[in-house]
Amino acid sequence: MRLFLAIRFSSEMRGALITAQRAMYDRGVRGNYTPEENLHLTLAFIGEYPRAETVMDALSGVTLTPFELQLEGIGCFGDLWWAGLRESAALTAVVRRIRRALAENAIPFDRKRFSPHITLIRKASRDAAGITVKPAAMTVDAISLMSSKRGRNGMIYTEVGAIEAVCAPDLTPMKTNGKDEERC
Ligand code: 2AM
Repeated sequence: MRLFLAIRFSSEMRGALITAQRAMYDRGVRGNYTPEENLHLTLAFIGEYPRAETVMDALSGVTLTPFELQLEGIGCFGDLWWAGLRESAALTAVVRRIRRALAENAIPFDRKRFSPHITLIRKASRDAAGITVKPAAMTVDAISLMSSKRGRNGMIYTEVGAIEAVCAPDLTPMKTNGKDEERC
C-alpha cells in the first residue's frame, strides 16, 4: 500500500482552506482542487510499503506533545498552489523525530527536505497570487499514518494508524476533591 504520515485538520482549518480555494475558483483558476476531506499536511512520504503495523511499531518511541499550527500565506511550486504555515519549531522537531525513527527502522521515505505546505490545487490554469488565507489555527494532537489509493473520482486517503499526543504535564497543581491531579 501507498503510505504517508500527515496532520489532518480541524473543521476551522478546513473552512479557511476551502474559503481560499473558493476565492481561487472565483478568480477563474481551474484545475485539480484538493477535496475538503483530503486536505492535509504531509510530514513524510513513505510510498509503497506492505505493512502499516511495522511503520506504527517504528514510531512507537516518538512522543508527541500538542502544539499549535497556524495558516499563513499562499505560494506555489509551478502550477501547484498551496497554503503555508507559520514557522513552528515544534513542527520541525516532530518531523525530524518521525523521520529519524523511520530511518532507524529501515523504512524508506522521500528524503526531500521538509517544506511545509498544504496543497490546494494541482495543475492550476492560471496564477493565484494575491489570494489570501485566513490565519486559522489548531492544536495538533495526533499524527496520522495515511494510505492513499486511486479511486474512481480521485485519490482516497484513509487513516490506518495514528500517534496520539501525550499531554504535557502542567506543573500547576489542580485541586480536585482535595487531591492534586495532573492537568491535561
Ligand atoms: P503534497 O504533500 O505536495 O500534496 C500523498 O501522495 C501525499 O504525499 C500528497 O500530499 C503528496 O504531495 C505527498 N508527497 C510528498 N512526497 C511525495 C512523493 N515523492 N510522491 C508522491 N506524493 C508525495
